[in-house]
Amino acid sequence: MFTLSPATDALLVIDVQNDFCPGGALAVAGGNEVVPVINALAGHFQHVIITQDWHPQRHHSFASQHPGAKPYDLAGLPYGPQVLWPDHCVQGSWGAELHPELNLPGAQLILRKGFRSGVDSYSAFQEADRRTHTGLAGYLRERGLTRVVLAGLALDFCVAWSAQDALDAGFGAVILEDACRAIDLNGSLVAAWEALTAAGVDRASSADVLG
Ligand code: VGL
Ligand code: ZN
Repeated sequence: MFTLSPATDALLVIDVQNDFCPGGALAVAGGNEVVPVINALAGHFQHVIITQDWHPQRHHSFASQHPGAKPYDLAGLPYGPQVLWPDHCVQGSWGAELHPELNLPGAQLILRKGFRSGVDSYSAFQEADRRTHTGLAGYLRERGLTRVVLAGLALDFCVAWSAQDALDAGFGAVILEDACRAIDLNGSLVAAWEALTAAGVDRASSADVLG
């Protein structure tokens, strides 16, 4: 259970894009089901921020760029281990567009991430090299926003990493579990919750906001 603080909470809507929904290149089971939940949630927030996974063609997180590799293999990239994905969320493509029924006219920022061809960025705060910042922490701080309430795709990758990095950057973080869906690759969902709970990320439900 958590109580919304409308002046200082931001709804952080992670990667609700065609490629992460059924019919997309990296479809998350039930990914589209978060759309009506997030649309309803947004009406309760004064501050809404959207992220978009936004890769150039031939991004190094794509299995297609690693001879002999298949999607979901693990590769060693200069900054560490990287899951290799099907080509997805290519800049300007249909798959990279936000889901057409996502209706967030009051959203104030659309933050794009993963746009450097050699570095992935699951997190909305920090790229996978764990050094390059996206600018989101500075944006939140300058606006006096102190906590992010997370929803979207995928719970065990981009939502989890964003929540973890929010804490590391000094913000509060709450995940609205039923407003997310997971990829669940080799136990990644259970592992993500273990890490998130240990780190102090709060777990709540959309009903805590919607009443
Ligand atoms: C994501 C895998 C690759 C996500 C993005 O949004 O969770 N997952 N790129
Ligand atoms: Zn990606």
